[in-house]
Amino acid sequence: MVRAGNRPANIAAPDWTTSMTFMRSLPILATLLTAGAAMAADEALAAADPAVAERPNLLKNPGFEEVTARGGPAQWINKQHAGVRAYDFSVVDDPHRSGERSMMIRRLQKQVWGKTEQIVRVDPDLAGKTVEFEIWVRSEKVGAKGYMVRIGAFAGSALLDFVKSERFAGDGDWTRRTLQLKVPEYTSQLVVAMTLEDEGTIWMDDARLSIVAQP
Ligand SMILES: [Ca+2]
Repeated sequence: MVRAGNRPANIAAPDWTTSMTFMRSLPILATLLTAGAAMAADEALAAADPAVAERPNLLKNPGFEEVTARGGPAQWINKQHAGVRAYDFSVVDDPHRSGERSMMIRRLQKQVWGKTEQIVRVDPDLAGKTVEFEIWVRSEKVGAKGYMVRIGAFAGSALLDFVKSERFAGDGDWTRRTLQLKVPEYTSQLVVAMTLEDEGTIWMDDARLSIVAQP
């Protein structure tokens, strides 16, 4: 099981993506990277399992079909690390994997990260269960720092635990990326995110956050 371990309360930062950047200096990184690679190896098996598709999806607007009056993806939040506008965050018609739209993040100028995330409020009884975030991603000319998939567990604004994938770079057609997290006690919200941490463009579609069946 992927466990990032307990954290002191002061690790929480205004944005959890930035706090995770800080976490890279800790030995725990090696554990996370190893776990990410192991899960990637299981992707083919999971994709072939019809039970996965039947699990209720905890996300709203998972296929990026609903658009706000300002043209953004309903229910999802777009953010960047700092500074002047460095990313094009757009709901686009082409390409899309299902429905009529997908979500695009394109870096316009140098910046640490840009991301799209969704906050999911959860009941206390989810503690101890494992959730899985899956999302289909297409990439074009993404630099070596790549894009990453993340799940964070929060009690209010305090980050309790998180997992992140390996870095995916280069060009790629629609690929299923998955990540699992065992939900810590006191979790009141889960946040799922896709971050672009180098130059290039990614498109995402068909996101799903679901509770993995307990053995
Ligand atoms: Ca779609």
